[in-house]
Amino acid sequence: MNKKVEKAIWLCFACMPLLMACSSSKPAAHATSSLKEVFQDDFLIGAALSWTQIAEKDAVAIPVIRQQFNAATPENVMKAEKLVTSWGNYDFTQADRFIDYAKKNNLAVNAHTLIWHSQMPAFAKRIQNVDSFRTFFSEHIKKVAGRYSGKVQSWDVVNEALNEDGSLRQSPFLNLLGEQYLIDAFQLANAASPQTDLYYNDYNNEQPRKRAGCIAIVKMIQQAGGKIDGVGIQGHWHLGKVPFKEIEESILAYAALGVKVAITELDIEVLPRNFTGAEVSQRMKADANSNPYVSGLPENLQQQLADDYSRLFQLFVKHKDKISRVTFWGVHDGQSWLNNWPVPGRTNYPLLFDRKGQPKPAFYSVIATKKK
Ligand code: 9MR
Repeated sequence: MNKKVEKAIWLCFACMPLLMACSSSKPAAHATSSLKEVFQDDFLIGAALSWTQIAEKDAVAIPVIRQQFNAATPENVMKAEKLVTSWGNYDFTQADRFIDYAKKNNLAVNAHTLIWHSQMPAFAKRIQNVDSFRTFFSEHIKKVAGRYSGKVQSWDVVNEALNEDGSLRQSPFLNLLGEQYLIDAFQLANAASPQTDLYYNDYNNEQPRKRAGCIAIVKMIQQAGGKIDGVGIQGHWHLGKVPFKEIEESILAYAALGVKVAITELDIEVLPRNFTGAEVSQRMKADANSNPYVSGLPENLQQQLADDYSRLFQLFVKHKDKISRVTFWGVHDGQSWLNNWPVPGRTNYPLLFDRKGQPKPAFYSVIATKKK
């Protein structure tokens, strides 16, 4: 045989396993193990769903939600601003659709959120009278938690009540009702929805000072004889700067109080930002460097994202006895709030699925943590 032909045949055989491996290394999402299967003995795996997704108009998200998740949080449709149309009047159309969608897709519901200073109805922000405000506060919890009693697994009862130094935020709730509002909110939620796990939810509450504030809230509710079942660590973290040590310390500290821990809004920011956390009122000015990866995330950052997610899930699995649920704040990169905050119109890559709903290297690294 001619030497050249011989070499070509040999090369072909030698490369066959490699070619096969390459063609199977990037399977479509449906051909791969799913997050909910891989972590089924550990914790629930959730995603925040936008209204477009709940209305089944996001074609990219539909198969990903079906294949990958067994829990869901409404990204916006259960917030007071969306539900309350005017004093005493509610429009539950979108929230009810969310509950139906979750049921149809076998998703455990974490409802979000009853008491939050942000996204309050405009009229409620203007109330100065303590009695009127108390009426709005109590009626809101009774009505909303009561409507979904028996239909939701958990509620984020109070959201983001703390400052970074661990003190209580000067919200209308604190200013008009005093810190007792925290105890009352959990008591009212429990009375309206007794089978539901009740959580306090915040960002940066893995950081020592805010963690101390969070522990104080849990203890205050417990000492008043109230029911609080868990703490949500939102988990809005940054590429290459995920605070693994503080996260582990916080999981242990919260669990020591006898409550569950959930990671409630997980995403990893890959774009430049000069502050941490998720304070929605904070903004950053756009400049020539603020949107650097419009045409794709560079390979080294893609790998760093995969590494950060891998370490996070190794930590979560290590503490699976304390963790009830890990929820991503979105289904795919195209939906993420981080495309529009703190700078509008950026191209961000914080999740496990890309804009076409395809799994990213970070997805495979998360799946692989179970094999480690
Ligand atoms: O993702 C949500 C975004 O669509 C809304 O515009 C924003 C408005 O406040 O809220 C976002 O979700 C927040 C969540 O409800 C509470 N923690 C911080 C989240 C990101 O801002």
